[in-house]
Amino acid sequence: MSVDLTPPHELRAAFARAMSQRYAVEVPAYQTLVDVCLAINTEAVESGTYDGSVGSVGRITEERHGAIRVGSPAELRDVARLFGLLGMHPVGFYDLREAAARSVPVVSTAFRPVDPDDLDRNAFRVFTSMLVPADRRFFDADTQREIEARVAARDLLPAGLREQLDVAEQRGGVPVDEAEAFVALAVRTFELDRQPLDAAFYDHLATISSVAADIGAEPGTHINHLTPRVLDIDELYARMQALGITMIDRIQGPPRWDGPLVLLRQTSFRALDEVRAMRLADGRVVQRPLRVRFGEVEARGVALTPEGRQRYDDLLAATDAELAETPGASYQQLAEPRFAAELPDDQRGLARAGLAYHSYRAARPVADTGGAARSVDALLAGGHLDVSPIVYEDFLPKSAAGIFQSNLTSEGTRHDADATHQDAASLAEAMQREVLDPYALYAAQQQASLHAALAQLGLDPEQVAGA
Ligand code: OOG
Ligand code: NI
Repeated sequence: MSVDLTPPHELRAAFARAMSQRYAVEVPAYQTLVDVCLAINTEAVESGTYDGSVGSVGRITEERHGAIRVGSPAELRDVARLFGLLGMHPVGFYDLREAAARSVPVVSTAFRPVDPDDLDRNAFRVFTSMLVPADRRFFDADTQREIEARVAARDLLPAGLREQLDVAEQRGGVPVDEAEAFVALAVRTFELDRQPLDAAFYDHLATISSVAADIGAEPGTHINHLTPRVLDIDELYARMQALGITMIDRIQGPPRWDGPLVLLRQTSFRALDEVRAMRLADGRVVQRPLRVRFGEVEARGVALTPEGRQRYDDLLAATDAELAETPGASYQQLAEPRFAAELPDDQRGLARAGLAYHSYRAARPVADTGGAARSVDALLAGGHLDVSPIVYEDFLPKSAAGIFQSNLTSEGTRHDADATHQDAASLAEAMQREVLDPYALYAAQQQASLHAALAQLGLDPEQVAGA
């Protein structure tokens, strides 16, 4: 007998909506952020300032990314199984241990839909970080052992979910009439558990890194932030400030400038203190304020090729160096002219320079010039091909480090020692699933659109340079 299975994108959308409702209860300023995003996005569409090129307003309004932190390869595998059933696959490897100036002892990947149509249906993604207790730069052998023992003794999944995962994986999905219960358990996985924390162990880890304490001294994982997407992040920043919500000092990522938004811009605000129960060594339970969760917002632009990304990283490094030597200057002030000087200021220019990924379409027929040499560049220049941006669906380690850092309560500690080696392959091994390469995904999408556009122009891709 066959059962009707829920399409993964429906489960994902239901999960994202339920998470959003839940998070609004836990962090009230989140709802303000969502409301302001919605107002700005609606205005941009109604006034005609948004050209629709980085996604339908329906998609953008629903779009969120979450961030979670887990304690071990086994825990990473558990969440990978859950996300897999929601149609979210691990993409990219981020080493925050290297990217952050402060102590952030984690490595990360992002679970997200990968197929362009699937992204359009619901683009929910989760930036997922795993603690590396074996890394001697952060943890001594005793601390490593203690973290590993505590993490091994807990189960991130609420009772019943593991069995549901087993069954769903065997069947290849979640039956329609079980979807609601499945989503409810999935959401519970990421709710804050309010059991008393071990104060001494929490404090011990917090002196190493608040991120380590948030992972190793908690009874489970929880959503750290849930980020809506906005079309105008400068406007968002100003409106949140005007509402009396203190934002971090700047927007991370590329500056505001006259050209297209590349990659991703993000900013955040500190969530309020949350009172948590803590158990002292003598057994007494006290209430202590903890400040871990925060609010974040993002604006997404065009995905960059490896060359484009190198250009971006160089621009950022040059700006940072200049900033360090220019007291009183702002990042925006110094970065903007650099971006204007070093990046083409429209999508066609970015495409022609090979700096960004685009969807191609046929725009104007080509007259038969009897075998004249053709190239993608000439077809773009001649207006035969047109482009629209492929949206960057991933994250930026330097911005992520900036977001982590700006919300940490202390510097933490990091010693000179050898790093424990971690890479995409070690994460893949932990999860027993492939970690996809974001560049390969963007390149394949671009290539497919280009070949279809050339076919429409009656051209053979084999005969077109750069195709
Ligand atoms: C993740 C920080 C990274 C982003 O948007 O870059 C991140 C975390 O705080 O766990 O979410
Ligand atoms: Ni984030």
